Amino acid sequence: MSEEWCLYYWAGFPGRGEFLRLIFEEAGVKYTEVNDGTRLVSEIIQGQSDFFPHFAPPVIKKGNFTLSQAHVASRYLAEKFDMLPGNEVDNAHAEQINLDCHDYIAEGRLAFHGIHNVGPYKSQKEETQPYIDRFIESRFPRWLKYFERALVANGGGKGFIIGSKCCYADLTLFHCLRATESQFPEAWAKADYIPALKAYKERIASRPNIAAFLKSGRSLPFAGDSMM
Ligand SMILES: N[C@@H](CCC(=O)N[C@@H](CS)C(=O)NCC(=O)O)C(=O)O
Repeated sequence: MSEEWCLYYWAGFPGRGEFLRLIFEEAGVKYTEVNDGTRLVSEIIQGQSDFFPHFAPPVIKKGNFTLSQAHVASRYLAEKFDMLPGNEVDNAHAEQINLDCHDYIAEGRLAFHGIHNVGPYKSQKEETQPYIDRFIESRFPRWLKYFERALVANGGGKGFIIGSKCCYADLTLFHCLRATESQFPEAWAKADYIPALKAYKERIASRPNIAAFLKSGRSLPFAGDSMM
């Protein structure tokens, strides 16, 4: 059994797998993507051996160890790859921000699935539009202003979200911001209340390993039919 890290996720779009992909990429740790396109990742994992049960991807795996829940897996990898901010208070705040990001994504995703939570967006486009409109009008600015405030609170917002080095919460927030811009280009362009956040997104994108990843074939385009 391979002792290298594997990332199990759906094929063809970045999704929540990207939260973990970005950590491997920034840390420069080799990982293998595993999917067969259509079969549930939980089945693939369970079919191989007696692994710990998982409800949904993304799942990371090394040897016999498997772990799901993007937040938990991100934090786990961050600890392994020295991507926690460092001290107890900063670590706790990074965890807060990371979970805020997951709440934000989950809320946004729900707006695209107002009728059927796990059904395809295209089958509920018309009915769910009012939820999307409401999200853009009220929740989008509320969340983004909060992230802007959090960033600026860290020494004026010219560096990282927490502390003085790039941590896993930076990568989570970065992916959320990219997903936001991709899904809501007009609202993003008009959002003049998040200057620090917009500059931050470009700053993280220009980190050498992240820039190389974004240029590589490993970084997939957004599906364009939901927040994640
Ligand atoms: N809270 C979980 C959510 C996992 C999740 O919803 N995964 C999606 C793909 S992004 C999925 O395949 N869900 C299958 C299902 O809910 O049945 C996490 O953050 O990892």
